[in-house]
Amino acid sequence: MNQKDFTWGVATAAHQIEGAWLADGKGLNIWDAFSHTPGKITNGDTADVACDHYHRYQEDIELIEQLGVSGYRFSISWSRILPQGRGEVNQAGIDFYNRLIDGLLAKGITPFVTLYHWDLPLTLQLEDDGWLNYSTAEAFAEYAQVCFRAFGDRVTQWMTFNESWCTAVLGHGMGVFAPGRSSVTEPYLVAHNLMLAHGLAAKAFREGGYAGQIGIANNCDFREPLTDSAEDQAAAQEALEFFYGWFTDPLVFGDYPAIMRERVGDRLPRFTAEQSDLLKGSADFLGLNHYTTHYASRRPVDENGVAAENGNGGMDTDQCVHLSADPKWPTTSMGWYVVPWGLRKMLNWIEQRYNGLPVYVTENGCSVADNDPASAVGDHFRADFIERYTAELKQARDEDGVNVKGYFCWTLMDNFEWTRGYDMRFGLIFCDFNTQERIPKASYHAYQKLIERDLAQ
Ligand code: PNW
Repeated sequence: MNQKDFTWGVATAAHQIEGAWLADGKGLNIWDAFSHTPGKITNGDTADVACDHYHRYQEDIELIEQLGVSGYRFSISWSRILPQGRGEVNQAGIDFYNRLIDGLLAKGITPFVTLYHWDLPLTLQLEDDGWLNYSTAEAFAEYAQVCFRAFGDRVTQWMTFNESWCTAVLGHGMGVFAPGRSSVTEPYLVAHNLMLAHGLAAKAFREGGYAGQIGIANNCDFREPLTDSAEDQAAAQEALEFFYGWFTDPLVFGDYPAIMRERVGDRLPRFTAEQSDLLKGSADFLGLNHYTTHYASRRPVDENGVAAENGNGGMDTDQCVHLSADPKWPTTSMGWYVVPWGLRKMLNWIEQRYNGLPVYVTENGCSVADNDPASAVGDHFRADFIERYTAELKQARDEDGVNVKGYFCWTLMDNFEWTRGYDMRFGLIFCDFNTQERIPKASYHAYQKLIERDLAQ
């Protein structure tokens, strides 16, 4: 494997780091509204200021450069570009991302841009019911084209959506993410419109003749059969199809996995032949956001059973899959199991199912609870996590021949961790949210060395 073809990177998302929620003409988004709703976020935290990256991006570019990465994955805030979601363009928003992109390129860092990391313009939620309505997919295509025109002369690596599973399941199935809805029907409708939105944007990107690639960042935890019985193997396979396949099969094959049609029936919307053609082959690469692994079985596991809402996303009855964990597996402060071999198996599963389509690990990392900078910088747990997960990635790449093109650590610095507010710290850099001081942790230096070592090999 030619090392030059591999991107070591680090990732963030607009809403989690930028702050400046009312600055320079930005419109409100659904996470602004959700976090200002009492009771939704731990400690009543909001992302009004977050890491104030909007004003401190130059300092942050320096920290990215010193880390030694060649790629930086960030997202664009839709309502900074189009405050009402469609129509009038906010030039100040365009200017901000131009400064960021030019600053990165000047340091030789390739921007990997996510168009949508959950921060839907509030107007589209209020007036159109957001992702429940196909009109939001059309608005997304308009927004994507504004971005391609503004940045497409310099940005070549695009992702339409981040973790559509979360938008569908956590946002519309369990109600724990914005817009906070609970239903067993809406997740499938929302997913359908997200898929079509991807298709419309990818078509516009290709027809526009822009240089570069367009893909998607889907999340998936690995599912290992609890036993080698045929029924547990089927359970694990189906669970992966319900998780990664749901949002990837349509973009590669033009339709949802057959098992989903069988189990979900008419609650799963259908693509017309024309829509299927639009979607088929619409991703130049796949992204994988990967955080944990569970065992899957067909029969309920009483002991160590993992609650359905912690993994099956409330779609448990549709899946007929039971999850469990090995009590010996360490956990992060989010309660997520540390199972490095799950990444290698997950990458092999993707390689096989999608016939070697290029894949990037667009997120992987862990939370460590510690608000005291003096001790938080000694995050050897995180350094070890990254070392072990990337070792599995390298085995997938170098020994199994998986077409994996990059790894982006989540995340550059501690930031607004959605429903968990500032309580959960995922950063390689400690962020003091009172002073905005950034202090690199041990994991920052460990990741720096790991990259140097891999490049020297
Ligand atoms: C991802 N789950 O979120 C997101 O892409 C990031 O913005 C986020 O900060 C990071 O992972 C850490 O949480 C997830 O419940 C949120 O399974 C929830 C889940 C998975 C991913």
